[in-house]
Amino acid sequence: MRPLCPRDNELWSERDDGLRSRLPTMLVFASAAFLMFIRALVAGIAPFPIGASTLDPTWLAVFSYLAVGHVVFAAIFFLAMTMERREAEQRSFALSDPLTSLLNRRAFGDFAQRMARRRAGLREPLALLVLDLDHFKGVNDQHGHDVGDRMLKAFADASEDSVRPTDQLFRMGGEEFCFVLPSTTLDEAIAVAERVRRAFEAVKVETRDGITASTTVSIGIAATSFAVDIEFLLAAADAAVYEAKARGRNRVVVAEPSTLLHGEQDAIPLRRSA
Ligand code: GH3
Ligand code: MG
Ligand code: MG
Repeated sequence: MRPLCPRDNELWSERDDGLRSRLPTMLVFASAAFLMFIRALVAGIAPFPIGASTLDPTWLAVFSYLAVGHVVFAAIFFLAMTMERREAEQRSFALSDPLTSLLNRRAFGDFAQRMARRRAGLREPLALLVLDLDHFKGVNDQHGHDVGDRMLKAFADASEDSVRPTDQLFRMGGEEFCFVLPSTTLDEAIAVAERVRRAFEAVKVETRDGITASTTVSIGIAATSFAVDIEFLLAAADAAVYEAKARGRNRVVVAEPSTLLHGEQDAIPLRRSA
């Protein structure tokens, strides 16, 4: 695990992590380096107090104040970075699922709220997939909970390889997942869902007896071009998963438009049978 306290060259190498205290910390070090550089340049006309032929108390005082000031500010900002990093890690632990490393149900709630604010009044396509592994209880019963866990992890990995970088993957609980596909039309969402379904169909998890276990996934899709609340999309895609189960599992089903009509007056989603 990465240490909480910044070290080595990570002040620069990890500059993309979004810590607010990183920039002031870098500025303190840059300022110290700049002052040392200026000192070296003007050494001829203003000799360095320590080790020079004459010890100038004014220069010594100025130099000492600057040095102490830099050390104090560096310590304060390092401490701020450490605390900020700890907060970020705690936030990330609270929002991610430890088994699959996907985002969890709580993260979905936060995401839905942010999405609702961003999409208010916007007419941009949005698709949501609800995915439920098929006969997963049977996998546990037949091969053990450990194989079930590895199956969940394998599903998450196969899914991450099959979606686009902009898609958001959540483990909602147990063997149920939800993928949010921003700026995605229904046809594109069907293509993504089919990719995930086929990729997982090919996954084989080794068991202790040397045989392999595999199962499939049922997927429900709800897509819209209107400012429909994401919770309505979730409910619609959920209903589509039940339909997929009823039709024999291992398939992709698109939500009925009527299931989306509770949200907005004019929220008529795109529709197509898969
Ligand atoms: P269906 O095809 O109708 O979805 O059937 P199913 O067996 O997949 O669904 P069901 O809801 O009956 O069973 C879900 C199982 O998922 C039961 C539960 O023990 C298992 N499960 C939930 N969370 C975990 C987990 O974190 N690890 C493992 N190994 N199993 C889990
Ligand atoms: Mg389930
Ligand atoms: Mg299931």
